[in-house]
Amino acid sequence: MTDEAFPSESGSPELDTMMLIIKSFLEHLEYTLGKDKYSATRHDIFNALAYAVRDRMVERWLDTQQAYYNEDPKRIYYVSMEFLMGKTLENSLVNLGLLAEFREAMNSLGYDLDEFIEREQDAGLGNGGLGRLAACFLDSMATMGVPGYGYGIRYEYGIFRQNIIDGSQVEIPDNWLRYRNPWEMDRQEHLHPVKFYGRVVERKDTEGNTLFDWIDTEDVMAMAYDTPIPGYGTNTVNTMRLWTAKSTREFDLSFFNEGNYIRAVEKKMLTENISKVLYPADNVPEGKELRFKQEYFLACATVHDVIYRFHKQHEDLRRLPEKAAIQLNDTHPALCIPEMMRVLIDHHRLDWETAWNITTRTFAYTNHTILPEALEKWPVWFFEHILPRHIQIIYEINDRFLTAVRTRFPGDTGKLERMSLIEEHWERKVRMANLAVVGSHSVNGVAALHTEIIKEHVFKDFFEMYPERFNNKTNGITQRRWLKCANPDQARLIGDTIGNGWTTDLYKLTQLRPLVDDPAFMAQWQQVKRTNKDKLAEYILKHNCIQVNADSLFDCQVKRIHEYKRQLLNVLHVITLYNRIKANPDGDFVPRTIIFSGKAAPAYAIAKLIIRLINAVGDVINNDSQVGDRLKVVFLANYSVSLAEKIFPAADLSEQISTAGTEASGTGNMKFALNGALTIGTLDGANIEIMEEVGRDNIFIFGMNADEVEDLRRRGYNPRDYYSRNPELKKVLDMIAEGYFFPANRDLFRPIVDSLLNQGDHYMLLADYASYVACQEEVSRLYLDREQWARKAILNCAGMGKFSSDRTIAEYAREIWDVEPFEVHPVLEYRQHD
Ligand code: NBG
Repeated sequence: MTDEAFPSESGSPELDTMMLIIKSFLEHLEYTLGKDKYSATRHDIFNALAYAVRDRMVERWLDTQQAYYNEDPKRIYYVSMEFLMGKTLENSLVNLGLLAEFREAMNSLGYDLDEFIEREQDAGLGNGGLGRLAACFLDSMATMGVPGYGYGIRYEYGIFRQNIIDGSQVEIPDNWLRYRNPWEMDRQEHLHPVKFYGRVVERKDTEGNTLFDWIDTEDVMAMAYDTPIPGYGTNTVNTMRLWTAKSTREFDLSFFNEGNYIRAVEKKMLTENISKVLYPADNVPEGKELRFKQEYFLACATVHDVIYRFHKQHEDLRRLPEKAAIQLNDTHPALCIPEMMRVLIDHHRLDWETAWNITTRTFAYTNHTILPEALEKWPVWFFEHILPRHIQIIYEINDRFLTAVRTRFPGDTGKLERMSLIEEHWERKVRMANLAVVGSHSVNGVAALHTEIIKEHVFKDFFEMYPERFNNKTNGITQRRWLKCANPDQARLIGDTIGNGWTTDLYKLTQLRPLVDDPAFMAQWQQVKRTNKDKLAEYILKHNCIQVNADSLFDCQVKRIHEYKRQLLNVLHVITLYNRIKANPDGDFVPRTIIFSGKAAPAYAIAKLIIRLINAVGDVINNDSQVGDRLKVVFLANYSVSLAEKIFPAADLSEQISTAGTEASGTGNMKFALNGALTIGTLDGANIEIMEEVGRDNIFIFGMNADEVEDLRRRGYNPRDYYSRNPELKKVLDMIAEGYFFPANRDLFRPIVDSLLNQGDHYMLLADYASYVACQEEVSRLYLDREQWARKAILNCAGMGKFSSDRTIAEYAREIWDVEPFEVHPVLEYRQHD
């Protein structure tokens, strides 16, 4: 590359920045990737661009880590089996404040930045809400100056890609690292051995103390890959550290001695499988040995890293809780607790009480679900076989804990049985939630209702014993990604009207409230929504070959497919609308486009059948000329962070219709409302708090509340009562059962109707059906008055201040972690790495 193109001083700082960007891009293309403009592929261009962006983060990253080392603030470790990051390029540019500069630089080279923003592969290292929450938290911690680290696993295959073939979900492996990941840096020096299997032997030291040696183990190395996490508009760049499994260098000598070299190498290769693939189930644990090993792999590597970092500056491990807080994202990383105990006792020779005190003061646990089938329990024999020392430690924790329970509640054997860390059925199991509660100083739910439910039901006994541990932290989302990046037109309109303070203080959106009386603002607001809907309509045409009416009401339900989320209730409504149109072909109907998107766990048969039903119903309705564009049903394949970024800005109506008491919080509900959709929902999870913030008049609430659900269940729920009493409902169910939507195989959808009529309708769709349909009528009526609709949409957006993950993180920082925000100043002197 020639140097003449880069005059050292242009006289204009903007031009200088642009020149530096161009220079950096071209250098990466040439020297990092070994390409010139003739040989560069689109991937190469993307990678060179990404490296140029990453360079801009590295200086601040090193400064941040150096500042942490020098000032030694308390560190926060967010440990999670999932980080659903999505794309990184645009978000990084926005947070660095360099989006316009990079756009212009690329333009001057003849490239369109947006093409490369779009082209990036999603980092899909998560299933749904739990993993995306972790990603939003990292953004908020960096933005607010919380010295936070994300710790997780660098899966080689993230969440599968979903294709829809003949209406069915087909899973395709997500080989996201194939074209390299330019954001990560491998840290070959951060390597921890992780042991599995083997046995424990006891011996005495010279003073007569019993020591435990875990020997004859099979070891795997955990190697770190670090990704910078830039805060918005600050110098803070935090770290996400993901572990990858590497075989140990020593080969299995027994095989070598037998002369079987290839077998020895093969065996080592197998150990690297631990970090191969993300388990694709949301809200249901998979009881597989490999998953268990993944959880321990994360726990072990992370605990060792935390202690290693602490020891660089401190001797006395009793000070660990002053310097480190470890937040467990659900029970998946709960093995950190016995692992910490093992390290403190077996490696550092602390006595049990001291070790336990350090451990419980360091850990905090977030619960994300109350579905009983989603609470993790691992067979005791897994432990005996794979983690023999940990099961000893868990038994000891349990003995001491049950003694405390007995003292506190003498004679209450029911309590002892329920609170024990061990479930004593024919297969004995370790209850991971009980372990997490006992080993932490804080237990939180993720929305107000959810926290009440865990206090009164799931963890009732524990709440009686340790009321001070329980607290609520209502979830939030980052407005940088979910408004500023995803919906630039709405973000600009808001910025032009009330300024840009909302990007770091979302409560500023309340200033939009008076604007509902400003016709000019209103018109622009409606225009923005319309443009976003046009774009989504184009996407639908391109991917589904369905022409939708952008003037129709975009009614969206996008989330994992799960019975408790009740996509099926939505389908019952769709068929009801269809029947009404068919019964009255010339009638006036408010046109609707019903949009579904979401993945089903590959082993979840009924969820996959629901996808099939949505597509079958869509085929019939979309091709019925009598219906026209008054009703369309669209299933968008491969729901992901990137697809979500296209759907939320275009939505009019947000479907949040889980059975009350089942959705812990929901976070899609917040993203929709922030982007100016109205919610139709039950009084479940964070919907309740959304209602409180936007006002009862600006949200559509239907159905039973959590108490009524419980009541009805207690009284005995008979779905057939609803079926026989409601002719519209009966007709809809009969049509599905009789194969109306799939004449080629009329029995295909029978299991769905069976689950409702003959297997108890566990999520009570039929009980809520009438109220849902009536509420949808109200929705349609309101949509006729576009001005009233827009008013309410603006008031929804204006009420979203509470749902910034900045607020959530500020509460964790103050009430659980006891950490202060920390300001990073640029440092230029010699850096010592953290
Ligand atoms: C999910 C809940 C959601 C919640 C997210 C984030 C699990 C186990 N739980 O309601 O179902 O919003 O966690 O807290 O994935």
